[in-house]
Amino acid sequence: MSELLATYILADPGCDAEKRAEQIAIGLTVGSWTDLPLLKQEQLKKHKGRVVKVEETESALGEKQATVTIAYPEANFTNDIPAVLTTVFGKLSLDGKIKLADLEFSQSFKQSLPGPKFGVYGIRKKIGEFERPLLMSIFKGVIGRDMEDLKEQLRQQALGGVDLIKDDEILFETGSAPFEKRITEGRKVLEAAFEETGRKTLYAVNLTGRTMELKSKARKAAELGADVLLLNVFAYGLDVLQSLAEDDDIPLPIMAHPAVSGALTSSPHYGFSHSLLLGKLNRYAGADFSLFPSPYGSVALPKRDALAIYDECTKEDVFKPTFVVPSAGIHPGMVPLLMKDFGIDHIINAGGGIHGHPNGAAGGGRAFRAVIDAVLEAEPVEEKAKRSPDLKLALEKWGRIEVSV
Ligand code: 1AE
Repeated sequence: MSELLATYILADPGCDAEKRAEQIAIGLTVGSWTDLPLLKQEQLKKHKGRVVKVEETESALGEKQATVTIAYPEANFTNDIPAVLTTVFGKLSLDGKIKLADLEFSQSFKQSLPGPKFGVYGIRKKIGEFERPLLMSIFKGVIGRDMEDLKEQLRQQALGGVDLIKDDEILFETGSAPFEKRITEGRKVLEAAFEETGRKTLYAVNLTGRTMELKSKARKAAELGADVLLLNVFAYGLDVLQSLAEDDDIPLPIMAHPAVSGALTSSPHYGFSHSLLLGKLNRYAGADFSLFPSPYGSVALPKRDALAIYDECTKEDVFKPTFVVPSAGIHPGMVPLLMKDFGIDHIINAGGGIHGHPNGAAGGGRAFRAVIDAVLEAEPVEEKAKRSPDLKLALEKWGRIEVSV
């Protein structure tokens, strides 16, 4: 009989964590199992949760806690993420200081999940770059602007040498720059930029609107030649991501934005771990990219959490790896540290750090590309800046984070 393992962190476990674990295992499965007549007890046994492990542990802040693993029979739920989450963390998520740290699915359950369609290698193939971190920029300050403004911003970003350009997650349908037009006009701009530079740039368009409209909108995007879909996964739910990822008529990479996820992950005592939601579940549900706050920028995650997301997105599994995108407040002076912590298989992503450059978005892109090259060639960043005026300006404006060995 296949089981799903759920690991929880119980803050304030009280005097008897074993007892609490047993209550959870029963409460989330057969309920009042022990009170039923003998015959039914036998029938219900195969549906009862099982306590696998109870350990006394300490939080990062030195608080006493218990780490508890419970096995749930897969016979109890259907093969979908909403059923899993309702089983292992439904009412329980409302019941005191408890955090869902991890889920371990059986091989058979995993077969019902899509995983990324393209993954790291598939995205690299589309761009034709295999040996360095990719560089992404974000449209900024575009609300209320018309299509001509957007096209110029897109062009400037592409000319700076970025590999991907994403819509801002807060860009929805606007009268002057609606979804379909952004795709068709954006495509023309990027093709013209390719003629000029010989470099391929992908555009991630924000897929927005009511949940039931998303599939037909995404199919239309594919027909119109979109490159990538950006999705605010946690405003919609992981099942929506999965439905889009497994649709053969939507043969596009999906970029998972972390908007809203902080409400579900940030507390040390409640909600989900960052690595489960932004790492494992994003990957299993089909995200080709997972964006999350880096440990160093304007909105930062603790480093161990950011690295745990990276680990879940990239470790050996039956699914392709998801491209990690540690983001928010990133500027060229952070690149040596990003590359030290996340290696070459990640995406450097910047909005303000591109558009705030004194030479505009194209200058911002060139500054990032110069510092990436410097790190790859093991050239001191200051030396590189002597030959790259754009990098020099960026370092003067934002400084640089020292990398310790
Ligand atoms: C964690 C997501 C980051 C994001 O979407 C975004 O817009 C970042 O902008 P900047 O780089 O902080 O300006």
